[in-house]
Amino acid sequence: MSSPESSPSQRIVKGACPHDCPDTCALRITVEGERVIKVQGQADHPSTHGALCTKVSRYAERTYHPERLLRPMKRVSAKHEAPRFEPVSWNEALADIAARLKAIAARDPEAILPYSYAGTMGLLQGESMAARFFNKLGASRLDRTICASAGAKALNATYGHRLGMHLRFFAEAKLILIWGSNSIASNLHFWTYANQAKRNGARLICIDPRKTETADKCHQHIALLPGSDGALALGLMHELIVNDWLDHDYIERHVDGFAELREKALSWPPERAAAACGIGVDELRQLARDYAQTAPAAIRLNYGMQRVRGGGNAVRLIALLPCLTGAWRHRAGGLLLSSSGWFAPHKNPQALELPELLAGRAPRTINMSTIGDDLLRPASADFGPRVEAVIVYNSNPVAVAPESPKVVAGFSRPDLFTVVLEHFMTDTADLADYVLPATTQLEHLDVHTSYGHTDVLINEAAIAPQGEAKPNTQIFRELAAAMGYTEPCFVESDEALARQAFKSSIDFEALRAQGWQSLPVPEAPFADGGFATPSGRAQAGGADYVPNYESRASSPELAARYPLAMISPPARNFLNSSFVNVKSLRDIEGEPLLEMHADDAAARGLADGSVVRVFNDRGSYRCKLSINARARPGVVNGLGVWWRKLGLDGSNVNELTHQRLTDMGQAPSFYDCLVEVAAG
Ligand SMILES: Nc1nc2c(c(=O)[nH]1)N[C@H]1C(S)=C(S)[C@@H](COP(=O)(O)OP(=O)(O)OC[C@H]3O[C@@H](n4cnc5c(=O)[nH]c(N)nc54)[C@H](O)[C@@H]3O)O[C@H]1N2
Ligand SMILES: Nc1nc2c(c(=O)[nH]1)N[C@H]1C(S)=C(S)[C@@H](COP(=O)(O)OP(=O)(O)OC[C@H]3O[C@@H](n4cnc5c(=O)[nH]c(N)nc54)[C@H](O)[C@@H]3O)O[C@H]1N2
Ligand SMILES: [Mo]
Repeated sequence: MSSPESSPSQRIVKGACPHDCPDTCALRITVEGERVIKVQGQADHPSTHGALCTKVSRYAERTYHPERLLRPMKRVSAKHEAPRFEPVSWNEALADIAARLKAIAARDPEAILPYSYAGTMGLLQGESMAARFFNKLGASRLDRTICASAGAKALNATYGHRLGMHLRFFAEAKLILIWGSNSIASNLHFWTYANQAKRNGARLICIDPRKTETADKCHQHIALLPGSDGALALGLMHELIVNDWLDHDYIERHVDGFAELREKALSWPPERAAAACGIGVDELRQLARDYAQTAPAAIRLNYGMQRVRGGGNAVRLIALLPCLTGAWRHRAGGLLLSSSGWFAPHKNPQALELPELLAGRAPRTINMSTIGDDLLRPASADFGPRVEAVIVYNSNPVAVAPESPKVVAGFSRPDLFTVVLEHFMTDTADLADYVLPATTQLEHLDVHTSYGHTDVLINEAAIAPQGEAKPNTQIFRELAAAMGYTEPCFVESDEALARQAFKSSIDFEALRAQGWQSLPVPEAPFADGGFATPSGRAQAGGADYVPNYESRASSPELAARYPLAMISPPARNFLNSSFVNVKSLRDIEGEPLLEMHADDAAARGLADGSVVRVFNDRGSYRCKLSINARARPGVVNGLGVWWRKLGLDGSNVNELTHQRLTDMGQAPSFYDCLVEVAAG
């Protein structure tokens, strides 16, 4: 569990970064007495290689933050008033919560909704005891779509699963397209491999509407319009076809539906595609030539490009590019969006979640991305009962869910009973009836998989829970007891859960001893086809460009009033809305900013550094203007998901986003959003 260090009073504990990031780093935690004094990256874990991002190297600062929630809190003000809470005992909180939930469940348990995402990616502190609890209760189920489900559905449709290149072979590529990914900010440990390739002479091309810090370090930046990636992929395919840069043998043996795709691509000559993307025709032609004529050619796709109406189809089209050129034949060729499918045969979610506790019931499912509308929806035959209670853990929906005016109105309903398990008084916690203090990653046991690499990791508890905080698992155990659930599965310990999280291919003792264990993954997974589809062939049929809901081309009347496309990608020093309250990190980010191109600012008479109002029909939000070459003309960038209450006027970018869903996977289209900006 821990090993002695040079100093006799120090111990080293093996940890794993819990955050929603493809890197899932192995942590080396130094504990002196009962206090964590250092959080570092494990030197011997391959992709972590001893380095952490700035945020997570400050993890102890987050754990020992003076504003950490250390006691259960009960609301004593009305929902429409400023939040006021008083500490209560765990017994009082749990008894009262159980009584409220029982009364609702007696009418209809589907009126109770769990709301969670990836505040921790741990398999235990995520959906283990919590899922058992809600299965036994028969609560509504939650479709967890807020981040990746368009891309996930698209990869499943194309390759049969969420599979891709091995991270380390990017270092051997000769061309890397970094597509919809600000790797230096949000996938730093991939960047190490890309940089190695660059030093070995590879060409790096960044495809992103924003000139990110990653674009700065690439040889070329292609600043396409948000949501135009599908058109770019079709334009590239047009060039591959007319110049006969295809691997006919690979296509014939390993791709279904090519004839249909060919037809479609031929209707996208470079002029048409470049116009849809807002880029130069020569830029597109040259990109096609580079991609076709450089081997091995690798694509690092990330989820940034699928947060638009056509996100799913765009991922399908891009995922087909390496199938057309045969880039998959080489271990340093192909594509990586997610590696999570590699873990599927080794994981055992049924054992953790126990779906049999549903006892034949099939509760309705509510999409987390439409929580604003769904909290405001009355009971109906289609929808089922009105939502009367929400239990939130590992998520901050009031800040991160789209169209926050509706999310705030929903959580402000005086008749809604809300319980939030948290580390801090987030925007969501501010609207709770009860806030229950949860442990951080330094205080609990967990096991982790990754969506960027292919190693399983363990996180041992380094210190005891702070104050009266408890792990999510323990809170749900105690809630189950308060509800009168007597099944033995509700008293299983975290270690017992950890031992059930994987099938026998992962040896728990070995995992514990090393801290991580690599999965056996083929070096070049699709070199000879073998996709995870029923036919073993990649599926090209049916994929097409789907234009944005909101753009100059698809909605000209709206664009006349709101001519600027707004994207709101991650801030480097935050993780979604986590860390916004860590002062040293917030100081680096400064204030909520809107980046705008100088031409757009001049057309509106706006000055750099001034306060502006960003608005559309859904709402209005004030922030600081940064006139900045990172923004292309016609597109503004509202960085990071700030806590509403730490913004200039108590709101954030999601005031402006909408709840319409992507073409596949029912995900939000955060970056498919028109706005106007005025002096504020
Ligand atoms: N530092 C930091 N790291 C993070 C996060 C964070 O908030 N901060 N978030 C984590 C999470 S939740 C996730 S899901 C992952 C991945 O998170 P992603 O959302 O994929 O984040 P990025 O890698 O920053 O990639 C987004 C990039 O896509 C660009 N983009 C926006 N719209 C389009 C478009 O239409 N087309 C193209 N081609 N590009 C577009 C943005 O400008 C941005 O540079 O990162 C994780 N890592
Ligand atoms: N406009 C806009 N909106 C976005 C995005 C965007 O790019 N633009 N990105 C979207 C994406 S990709 C995602 S993934 C979502 C993310 O949305 P969320 O999953 O809600 O992520 P966070 O904002 O990081 O909030 C996670 C919360 O979980 C808490 N937490 C962490 N660990 C634990 C624990 O062990 N127990 C408990 N009880 N709580 C814990 C943290 O304190 C934090 O407040 O946001 C989405 N929203
Ligand atoms: Mo995400």
